[in-house]
Amino acid sequence: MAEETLDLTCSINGAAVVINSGDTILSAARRASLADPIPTLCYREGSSPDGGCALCLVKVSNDKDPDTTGRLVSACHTAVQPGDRVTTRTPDIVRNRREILSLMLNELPAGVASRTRGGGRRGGDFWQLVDEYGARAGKDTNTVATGKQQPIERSHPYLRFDPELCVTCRRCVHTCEDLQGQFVFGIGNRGADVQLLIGSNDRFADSDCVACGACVDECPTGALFDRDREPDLSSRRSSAGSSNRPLTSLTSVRTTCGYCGVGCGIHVVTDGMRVVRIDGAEASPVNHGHLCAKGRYAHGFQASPERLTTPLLRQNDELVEVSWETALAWLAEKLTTIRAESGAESLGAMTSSRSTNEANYLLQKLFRTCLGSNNVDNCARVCHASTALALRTVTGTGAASASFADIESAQCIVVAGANPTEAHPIVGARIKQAVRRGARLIVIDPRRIELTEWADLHLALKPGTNVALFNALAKVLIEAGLIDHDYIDSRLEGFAALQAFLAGDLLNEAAEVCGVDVRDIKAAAALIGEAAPVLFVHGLGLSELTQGTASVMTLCNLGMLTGSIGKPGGGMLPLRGQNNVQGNADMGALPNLFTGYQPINDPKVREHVNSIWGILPPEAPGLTIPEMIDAAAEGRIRGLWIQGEDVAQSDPNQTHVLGALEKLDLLVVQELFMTGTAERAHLVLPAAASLEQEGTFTNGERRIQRVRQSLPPPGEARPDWLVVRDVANCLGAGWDYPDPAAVMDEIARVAPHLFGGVSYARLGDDGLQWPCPSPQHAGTMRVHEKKFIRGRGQLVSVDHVPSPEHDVDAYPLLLITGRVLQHYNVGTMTRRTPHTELVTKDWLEISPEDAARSGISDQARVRVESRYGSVELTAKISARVAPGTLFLSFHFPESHTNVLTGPHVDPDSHCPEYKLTAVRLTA
Ligand SMILES: Nc1nc2c(c(=O)[nH]1)N[C@H]1C(S)=C(S)[C@@H](COP(=O)(O)OP(=O)(O)OC[C@H]3O[C@@H](n4cnc5c(=O)[nH]c(N)nc54)[C@H](O)[C@@H]3O)O[C@H]1N2
Ligand SMILES: Nc1nc2c(c(=O)[nH]1)N[C@H]1C(S)=C(S)[C@@H](COP(=O)(O)OP(=O)(O)OC[C@H]3O[C@@H](n4cnc5c(=O)[nH]c(N)nc54)[C@H](O)[C@@H]3O)O[C@H]1N2
Ligand SMILES: [Mo]
Repeated sequence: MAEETLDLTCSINGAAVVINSGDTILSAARRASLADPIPTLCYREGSSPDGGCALCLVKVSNDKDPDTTGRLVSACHTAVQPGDRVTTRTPDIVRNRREILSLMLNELPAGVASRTRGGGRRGGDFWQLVDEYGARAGKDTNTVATGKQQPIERSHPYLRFDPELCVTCRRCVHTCEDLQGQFVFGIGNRGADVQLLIGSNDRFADSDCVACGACVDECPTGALFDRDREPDLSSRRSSAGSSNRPLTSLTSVRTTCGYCGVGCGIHVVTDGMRVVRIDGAEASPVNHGHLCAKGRYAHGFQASPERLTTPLLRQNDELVEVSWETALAWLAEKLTTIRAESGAESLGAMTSSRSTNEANYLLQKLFRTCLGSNNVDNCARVCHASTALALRTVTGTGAASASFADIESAQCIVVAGANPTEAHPIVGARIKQAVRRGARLIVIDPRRIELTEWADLHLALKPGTNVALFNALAKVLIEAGLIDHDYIDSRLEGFAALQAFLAGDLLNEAAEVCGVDVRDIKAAAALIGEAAPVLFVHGLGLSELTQGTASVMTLCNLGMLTGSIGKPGGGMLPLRGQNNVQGNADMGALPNLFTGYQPINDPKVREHVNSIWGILPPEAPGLTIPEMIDAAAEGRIRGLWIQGEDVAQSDPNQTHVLGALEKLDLLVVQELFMTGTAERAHLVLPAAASLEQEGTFTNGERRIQRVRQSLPPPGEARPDWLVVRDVANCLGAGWDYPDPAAVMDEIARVAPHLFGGVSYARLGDDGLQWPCPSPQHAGTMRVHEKKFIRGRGQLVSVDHVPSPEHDVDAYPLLLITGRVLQHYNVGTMTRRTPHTELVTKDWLEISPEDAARSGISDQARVRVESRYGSVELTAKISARVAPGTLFLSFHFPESHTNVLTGPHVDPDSHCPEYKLTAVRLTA
């Protein structure tokens, strides 16, 4: 096809333009970057043409088709023909456009034009066009439509709609539907009274709006606008209310979002002191300009007066301000003393998955080289540790095989134990887009998450029963012959064993264990088998269970049996949690592995690392996070260095964790805020946030991306990497890294198989996906394409094992904990933004059936008890949860969610079982 169309051209304003298949006149013209671009208002790239505004009328002639000669057509929805001669500007066309714009102006109240020249982060194109074409409202401007006389809609903390400025071009309607997969807007009335509707109530706050802000990006007039950019909220009718008052000396920095593991590209616009706004980077291969409410709007924490600004040292039971010099010297001395008294194994570190690769790398190196301890771990342990271990075991690498771009080409997507529209909204939106273009979707989740409304099938299994379900699916796939025999023969091992293991009446047993109908299991297997390759997207509903590793391995069985792994539109795509949780593990902040997952006890690896570090830690692995907490409780660990992790709130079995922290002789915490963990520290070190430092984050598709500084840290706060370097030097390390780029150069040398070709110079704006072993290597979009990294892919035969929380006498309900869209993990950041107006507390979601049975009304205070603790919470009756299950988030410290969760961990990955706790309710 491509060759066939190559020599096909049209001419636009006299210049020859190559026609691509599917081109409209507008798309051909835009690609040709005309000096005189065709104006549009209602058109949105990526949506079907609306054609309503008629501004894009152009003149077309074609010798082959004399009928068309001189015809005026809409460029946005007219297919371009070979030989077309397109003229985009003639006196007629200009007059036409002026008239259209004048008519639109006519509908707006007098004076609007003079007070507003704003709109759309991408440009306010309506007002530019008004100027360019000299449009003017007619004399009779008192015919303002009734719809436009409504008050300004400001029910939402981030969005405002000024009906007076709306020209009902419908670009917001298309954007919301086609980009975000929401249906917030509608058009009401006709003719002069035509009006934009918001939800069913004309209020953002009552609508399904998720505050992605994309409508504001697109709005050509500024009718839809960011509230935090409104200069004067009270001045709608005053001329001072111009919505794009020029702010002096704004700068824009391209960097990477610091919230979740999607790693969206952002432009941070600041006035040098504060964030003015954050825009999605259109060129980013991750988000293509789209953002979620956190990435776009939840930046207020950065300027919070509660930021930590000086080092604080505990003296006489109080944290008092000290200089950095004192803090660093004190810390080095304390670490040295404890090591001398109790040995290196009495010290441990938790590196932060919110911080940079460079900070993570240096802290594990400090512990391994300056102190001689392998007790280094990171919060992937309490997150996707099971995923990493399972993938590494069966494929050879513990990361996603696929990329986010595979969502676009996927024919069938299985979302298992992940809630992307809330936890990874840009991925969630891309999945919805895939479904809109015809991809099949299966959701495997005990709860009715938003994506279940988009799914062909929802398998609402009982929490903690993934393995039984995935085994049953594998059995049906094999027995129905819906498997890829060539792939199995040439690329896998363990098939015969699996086939034998899956014999017997497994299907009915699984249906019973999981509470899922056999017919649904068969239907899901048929869909998966017929649509292969399939993209398997999973989350914590697999990882955070005592059968976490087994859950992920048995999901991989499905990926392998169907020949999906390593193929376009297929493979394993775990949705990694924090902004740098992938990188943190990559850097070797793991007790048994050096940078790049190299075993610390492998002689060859040791020789190589020694050639760079010049000093090595012991060969025996150190302790994982749960083990370090246990060891602290028992006095075996005396000193802990925690880099940005609020274990007091986020680790399971909180009562035990707090007791362990109390026992420490040294707790040092690098933090943005005074968290529950920091409050218990002996030394608190103020950290720079992601907007305030240089470095890199690695996202869930293995993409190492630059983090660039756009603001100074508050007070004396410092980037984590710098603090670690300086402490190492106080310990006599003699580290001379001048900047984070130099740290990355060393990382590339320590783990050349993954990062040999990575350098700041090469990362540019889009980053590089590892493995990237050499400077010539372009990075890897899809791993295991020809061959699994481990050689053959491993099919595993593992049985379902009930959780210790299943069927516990007197605790009849199963509590699931997880996330909601509006807040982020321990909430230190989002709780210091207007997101608190959107969600004010952690709600205990309870099914209408259980609520009725227990006599609990909506909003009632209820006491929830597990075998580990009891807390009081506010109930929300919700059909999202099935009878017998409850859901609770952990974003507010006062909820003490983790007082309820227990001590159980996956025996192999040590990931806690946050997803399943037996509880009972007392009203
Ligand atoms: N808004 C927001 N976004 C975030 C975060 C946040 O706090 N807020 N945190 C970030 C982090 S650190 C992470 S790790 C990710 C987490 O992202 P996700 O893994 O998507 O989030 P969770 O809500 O923890 O859990 C996912 C789903 O697992 C389901 N589940 C529970 N038990 C089971 C089970 O036994 N089997 C199956 N199949 N499903 C089960 C739950 O019902 C839930 O819908 O999100 C990241 N993004
Ligand atoms: N009940 C329950 N508990 C859970 C979970 C669950 O599903 N249920 N999920 C678990 C999961 S998946 C995770 S990942 C953990 C997350 O738990 P945490 O890691 O404790 O939570 P976060 O909010 O991601 O961030 C930790 C801290 O990092 C700080 N921070 C942010 N940026 C920086 C920086 O650049 N430098 C430094 N030094 N600090 C910074 C923030 O202020 C914050 O206090 O929670 C776990 N806990
Ligand atoms: Mo996480």
